[in-house]
This record gives sequence, C-alpha cells and structure tokens, in this order.
Amino acid sequence: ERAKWSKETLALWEKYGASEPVDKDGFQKSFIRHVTTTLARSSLNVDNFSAYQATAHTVRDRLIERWNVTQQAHTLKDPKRVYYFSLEFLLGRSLDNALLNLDLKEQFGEGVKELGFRMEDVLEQEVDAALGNGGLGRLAACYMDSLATLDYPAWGYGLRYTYGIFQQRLKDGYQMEFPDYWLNFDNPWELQRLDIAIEIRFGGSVSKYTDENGHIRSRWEGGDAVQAVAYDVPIPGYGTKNCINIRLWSSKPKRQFDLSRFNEGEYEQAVQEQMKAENITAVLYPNDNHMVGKELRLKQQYFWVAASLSDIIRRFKKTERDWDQFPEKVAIQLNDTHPTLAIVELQRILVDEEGLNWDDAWDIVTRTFAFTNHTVLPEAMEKWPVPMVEYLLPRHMQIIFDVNLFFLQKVEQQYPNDRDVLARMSIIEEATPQFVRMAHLAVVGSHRVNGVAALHSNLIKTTIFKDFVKYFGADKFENKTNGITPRRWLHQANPKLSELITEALGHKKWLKDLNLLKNLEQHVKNKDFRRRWIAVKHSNKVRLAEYIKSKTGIDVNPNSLFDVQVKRIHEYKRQFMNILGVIHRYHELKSLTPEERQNVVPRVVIFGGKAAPGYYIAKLVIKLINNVSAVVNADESIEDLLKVVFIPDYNVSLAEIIIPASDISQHISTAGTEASGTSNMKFVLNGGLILGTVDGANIEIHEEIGDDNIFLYRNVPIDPALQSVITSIETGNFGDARIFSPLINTLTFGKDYYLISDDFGSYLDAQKLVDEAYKDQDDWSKKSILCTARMGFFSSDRAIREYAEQIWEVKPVPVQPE
Ligand code: AZC
Repeated sequence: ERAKWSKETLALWEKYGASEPVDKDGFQKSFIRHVTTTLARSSLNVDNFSAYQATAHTVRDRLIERWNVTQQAHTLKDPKRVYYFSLEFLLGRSLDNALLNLDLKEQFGEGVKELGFRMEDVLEQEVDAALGNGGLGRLAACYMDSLATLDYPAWGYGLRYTYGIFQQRLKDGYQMEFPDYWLNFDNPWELQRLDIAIEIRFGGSVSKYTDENGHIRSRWEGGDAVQAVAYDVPIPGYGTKNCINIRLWSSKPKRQFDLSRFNEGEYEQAVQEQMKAENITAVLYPNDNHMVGKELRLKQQYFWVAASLSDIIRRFKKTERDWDQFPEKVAIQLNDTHPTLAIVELQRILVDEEGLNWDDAWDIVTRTFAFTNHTVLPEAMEKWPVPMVEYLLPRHMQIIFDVNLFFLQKVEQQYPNDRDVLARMSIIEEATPQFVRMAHLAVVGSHRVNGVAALHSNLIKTTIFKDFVKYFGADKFENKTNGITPRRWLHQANPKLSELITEALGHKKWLKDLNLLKNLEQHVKNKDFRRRWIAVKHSNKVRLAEYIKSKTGIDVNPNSLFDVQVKRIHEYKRQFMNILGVIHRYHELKSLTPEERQNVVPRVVIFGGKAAPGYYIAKLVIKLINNVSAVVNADESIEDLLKVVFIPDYNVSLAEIIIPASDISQHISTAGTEASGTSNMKFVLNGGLILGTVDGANIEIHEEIGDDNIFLYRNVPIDPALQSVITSIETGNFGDARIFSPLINTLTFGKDYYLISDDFGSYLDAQKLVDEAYKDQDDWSKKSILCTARMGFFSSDRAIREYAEQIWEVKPVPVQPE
C-alpha cells in the first residue's frame, strides 16, 4: 500500500512521525496534554494519582515507539526467536523501572517537580502488577528485563489475570485475604489488541476419517469455544532501544452467541455459558510450590498454551518455510510444568491439522521445547487425572497415551524385562483413576531439561529424573543457576548505593556487566568509603523503620541489627524455626543481669510473606509470629533489645524497600528443599549478609563471597534449648496455647519432616556468630562491601546468556545504535 502513496503523503508521515521528545520541556508538554485529553481533567484538579497517570502515559508513548521499532526490526531480520512460557510474571511496578531503563528519570523528575509534584509521591501511586506467587514468577520478570537489555528477540507468553495474588491483611494476628483488583483503574502498561483474538476449544469429541492419501487421521470437533484476546506489555531494556513484549491472554466469550440455543427457553443458560468464558482468566491460583488439581486451572493452562502456539505458528507461517525449519526459528522455554500441554498441542497441530507423520512431527516438537524444573517437593509435582484431561481435551489425552506408548516401547528395548523401570518412567501413573505426570511428559517432549542452582540440578538428576538421565544420557540435563536483574534490585531499589558504586567505579557500565563490581574490592581499605557505605545502609534502615511505623505502629530503632525473613510462608522455608529462635532469644534476654545486657546487640526481627489461603499450618505460623510480636514488643523490660515485626502484604514494591535495609537475612530451608532462592541474591547484592542453610543458591553465593561473609550452618542432633521454647508456648506465654498445638505437633510424633529439631542447636549457634560479628561495625562494613563486590555471577544477564547460547541458540539482534 505504501508504495502507492504520493510524495506529499509520504512527507506528511515523515513530518508528523518524528519521535516523541525526551527532554524536560517535551515531558511537560506531553504530561499536560495527557492531563487534559487522556484524563479529561483541568489543571485545578490534578492530584498525585492523576499526576502518576499522566506521567505513565507520557512514558508509555515513548515505550510504544521503541516497541514498534523493535518489532519491525525483528520482522525484517526474521531471526530465531525465543518464547518464554510462564503462567506467572511478577512484574511489580513499571513506571520507575521504565524511567530508569530509558534513562529519563532525571529530566522527567525535574519536569514533574516544576509542575508541582514530587516524583517519589507520583511513583507511590502505582499498584503492583502481581501476576505471580513468588520466586518463579519474579524470575520470569527478571529474565524479561535481561532479554530486553541484551537485545535478544524474545517474547513472554502468559495470562492476564483479572485478580493477581491476593492482598494480605492481618486481623487479630491472623492472615485475611482480599481480592487484588489491580485493573480497577486503567492500566497504562498494556496495549489491548482486540484484533488478535484466537478461538480455543474445550470438550467435544474425536472422530477418525481417511484422507485423500488413504491415511487414517483424527479430527477434534464440537465442544465449547472461548476467545483469547491479546494484551501486550512492553518491556524496555536498559541502555538499548530494544523493547520486547509480554503477550498476556484474556478470555472472552465468542463474538457470536450460539443462535440455535438462543431461543427464549435457553436464553439465560446461553448468557451464563458466555460468562463462564470470562472465568478462565479471572484469578491467579495463589499456591506456591503446591499443586491443587482444580479443573479451572487445567483450563487456564490449555487456554494459554493453545493461544500462544497459534500466535507463534501464525508468525512462522508468514515466512513460508518448511515445518522442518520450525525449531530453527522458534525456541520455547517451559517455565516449570505448567505449560507442558504445549508439547501435546504442537504435536496435535502438526499431525491432525498440518498432515505431518507422527515421527517427523515429534522430532520438530522435541527440538522446539526445553523445560526448567523449579522444585523437587512431591506436593508441587503436577499430575492431572486422566478422566479430567479426557473430558476437557479428548484428542490431547489420546496423543499423551500414544506419546507414552512409543516412549515406553523404546525404554523396553533398552531394558528388556524390567517392569519396574517402565512403571517408574511412565507418563501415566497407574492408580484409580490414572494420572498424567506432567514432569515426565515435559522431560520426554523437550530436548533440554535444567534445574535452577547447582545443588538442585544435581539433585533432580539423582532423584526425580534419575531413570531419565540413564535413558537419555546426562547431556540432556543441565544447570542454569538463577539470576536477578541488577537494574531493579540495586539501581532502582537502592538509588543511594547505586550512586556510591557509580562514583567509586567511575562509570555506570556495571549495570550491564555486573562482574565489574569486583573493582569495589579495592575500596574496602578506604575508611571514608566504608563510612559512606554504612551511611547508605543506615538511611535505608531509616526508610524501612518509617514504613514499619506507618503500617504497623511499631517503633523500631534503625541502630539495631535488622534481621529479615521475607518470602512465601511454607513449612520447608522454616519461618517456624526462626520464630522459635526469637522466643529463645527473648527468654535469654529476660535472664540477663544489667551488666550482661550492656553486651547485647539490639535486634529487629522482621517477617513478611503470604500463606496460601488453604495452607492451615502456614497460617498458624503467621499467627504465632504476631502473638510473639505482641508479647515481646509490649514487654518494657526488653526495651530496644528485641523487636519483632510482621509486615503485612509482602510484594515486589515492598521488597524494594525491605531488601536494601537488611543487615542479615535468613534463608534457612531444610537442606535439599529450596531449589535456588533468588531473594538471597538480592540481599547480598545490596550489602546484606545472609544466615542460611547449605541449600539452593546459598551454596554458590558462599563460593563467590567466601567464608568470612556468610553464616552457613549444618545439622547437628537434637537440642534441649528447643524443648524449653516449646514448653513456653504450651504454657500460654504467647496467647492461647491450644490454637498452636497443631503447629507444635509438626515437631513431634516423628513428623518433623523439615528437621527443625535437628537443626535448632546449630541455628542458634550461627545466630550467636551473627551477634558477635555485628559488634565490630567497621569489620562488618568490609564484609558488606565484599558481598556486593562479589555478586557479579548472579546477574540474570549471565543466566540469560547461558540459556541463549547453550539451550535456545538465539543471537542478539540490536535494533539500532542509540
Ligand atoms: C521456586 C523455588 O521454590 C525457588 O527456590 C526458586 O528460586 C524459584 O522457583 C525460581 O527458580 N519454585 C516454585 O515456585 N515452583 C513452583 C512449582 O511453584
């Protein structure tokens, strides 16, 4: 069409298509234009929230420009692309991140100030995009930041939940859940794509027919259809024009009502069925590391992967290539087993719709997919009842049985007469009813499988995937240690430390090459630098203390040692052990003489995290923490020596305040249970030390930062100190003892699955070492600096480069020079 345009028309496009200005004046002009036109407000009627909206729209305009340029460049160059399939993207807030990544913060901050607002207040207005539970969802968000920053041609695919992770409030110390209606006001960070709507089928039946070549083929027909509508979320890279996309699907009823059912009698029913369609993407399931086998969850999974694959295939088909080249153009990473049905869906499309033979199709499928495992906890392993899959996805169930049959035939050739190995490796668990083991399907249907930290990757090879390693060979299984983005987790969350680092190193290059932090080591001997380092930490503690005061009313002294454990509440993460340790400390303090008290390091123990709404024991842990907090904080004899705080509604934006303020953070999972952990990396990057078990990425952090800068402890046999703490709870010192007996019972009767009693003694010993070390503040500052300096390895840039080079075989495609 453009080729036919006149010179005059082209000139108009050229003239008015100039890019949006990025200076202060340009910002102010856009800001006011958005206030008056987008928000329809007058200058007399602009509050902080409107200022946020106008700023966000101004930034959005500039993001969209980059998004367009990037997508055009990728279409033109047609490189191999990687698609990251994740049921969760825990993005948090976008405005500050976009300002920093686009390098607009300074001039737009000035601009907004002159218009009568403070940028800090404006940023505070944004609600988090909380479409995830915890580590897995936040990892996906960090990976998107790195993919964009490193110029990779990548897209994320996920669901646009109407309700994200619930909001947590406390009532009488108990967790209460409230809906997270994050789309209440408009969301400037998404682009609605009403033109991209894909029909998704559920139910129906499968019929056989003979095609023109005499082959018997299957056809899936009937059932109900809903529509997947696309919403695009631009993700800007740092220091590049590259801006990638996360495409989130929202479910809508089909455009056309089923007219035959639309007679008077069935009117209501027909409308209700349309409403059911919208339920599919209504809510994020609030479980972390726990499988709950709800049918609606399975529907979410299929809806999402079917829409995403259809979208990818449409893009692939534009270039008119052979199907055989699909894996040369498309890499799909499965973030845990949630998207495993994509393997089956691609096989179905290739065989049933595109007419490929089974083996050719399966070869394409396995070359396309790679799979990341994030946990070995048995209760987190996804398995779906065969009857449920059969009912919702009859053709997929047939394909899964066939995949399994052909797979087990090959296994049998390798191990003749070994029935046990077949039962162990089968994709189908033989029970009543039968179950589909999604992890087995994901391993069989992918060319690469990885764990998320060195220990975890070894563990999966020797436990859950042991037979598969023997069968496929060890090369199919590898490690990709998790990483975090230094842009959000240092530059954005800790601006003062970022500035100090930039000053000391003399450049900002470390933000794109985190290994450059190594050069901070030479400043450790500089007394003035150490003083300034500690001053930054102190000001972050003051900021957190103010937040704690405003949200909980509790006064904490920023000169105390801040001891933090923030993460999902789970038995394996052992917040219970932490609070038992706090009770022990409280008892000890009460028995000290005035002289002995002189020697005590004052501590603030900070907890935060959500419990899954149906997780009874986890919720009891929250209640116990709050009861202990009430008793200890009210005990005047303790003064400032110990304070206990539970900060409600832990989320990404809160993490950005808490993490930079920590002296010590706890990562104390039972050995072998925490696949990696990623907040451990964030704390250390911000100069916080860690107290942890020999588990997950703690081990690799230890290797990088050295013995002197981390407090790790190992198991020793049962400790009498624990008994006196338990007795104290049972005596009613922390409120009605009866409510806690189910919690106490998890320690006794041989049910101490997470080994709290085994580890308690060495845990307390490690805590003593922390207190001792903290007394020498100058030495502590050295440790703190070395922590930050040695965290280069844990940048998500490093992790993403490893995935790109070793698994996806995709290359950077720079959009254009700045
Ligand atoms: C989490 C792991 O528990 C955590 O250790 C890891 O850091 C994180 O993934 C990112 O890899 N796993 C999950 O959340 N897993 C599930 C199935 O919820």
